Amino acid sequence: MVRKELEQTLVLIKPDALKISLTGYILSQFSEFHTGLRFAGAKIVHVTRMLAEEHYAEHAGEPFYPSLIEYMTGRVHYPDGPHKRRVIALVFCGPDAVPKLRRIAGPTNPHDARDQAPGTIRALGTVVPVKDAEGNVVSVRLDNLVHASATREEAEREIKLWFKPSDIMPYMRAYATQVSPTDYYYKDGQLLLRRQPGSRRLIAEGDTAWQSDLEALALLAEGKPAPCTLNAVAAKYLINEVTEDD
Ligand code: 3AN
Repeated sequence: MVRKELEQTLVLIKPDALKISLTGYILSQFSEFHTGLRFAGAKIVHVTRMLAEEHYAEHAGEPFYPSLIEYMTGRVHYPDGPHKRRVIALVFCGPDAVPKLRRIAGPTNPHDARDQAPGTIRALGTVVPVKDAEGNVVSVRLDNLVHASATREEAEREIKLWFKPSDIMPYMRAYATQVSPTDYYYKDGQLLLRRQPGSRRLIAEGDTAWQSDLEALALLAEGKPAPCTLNAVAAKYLINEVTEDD
């Protein structure tokens, strides 16, 4: 259980918010002055499909999932500008961080936000029909400007998905860390213990990593099932290291 003053939540300022220049407004809504919460981490991320798919893994198979991934990777709002495709990822810290920022973000669907919680950030979003190849509307895409973790458990999973311990200053790390006893490399979706041509090192011996990631990697290295996928561990180490642009 995380100490109350170290409660943390993940906020993502999504590509639609960047496109319509709402960043300053959103940061001001979430500011320490309004919320009493402090910044614990911040980064500008070129979101790969792998990261978006891990973030929204629970929605895989939903009719809106493909359009959700296109949206989060920035392809919807910047179809011709891969260099503009980005999300601002933030960790906020303080008592009741999760419910406080969730309340300011508002309901998931911007139409509901306008009806039920005018004044919230998502009330400024839009709902876009998603059509199949024949032009029939099969779902909707909710362009709701921001993500804010829904529960404390989701906040832990999501912060560990987007941030390495070294992205967060030591006084504000809420989750257990450990020094890695070995090197771990990644290539084509596979975990390697030694460098190979084309591989990327995820973690070096002596690096500080999330303890839960090291436990998962140790199991995966032995071919055993782990509580999370390899990509859920690897994604944060590949942030801004790889692109997969059209
Ligand atoms: P929240 O973002 O409020 O935590 P989730 O986790 O249920 O909501 O959904 C994550 C994202 O998936 C939403 N932000 C939205 O873009 C998309 N989504 C969820 N439910 C739907 C739906 N019924 N139709 C279209 N998109 C959806």
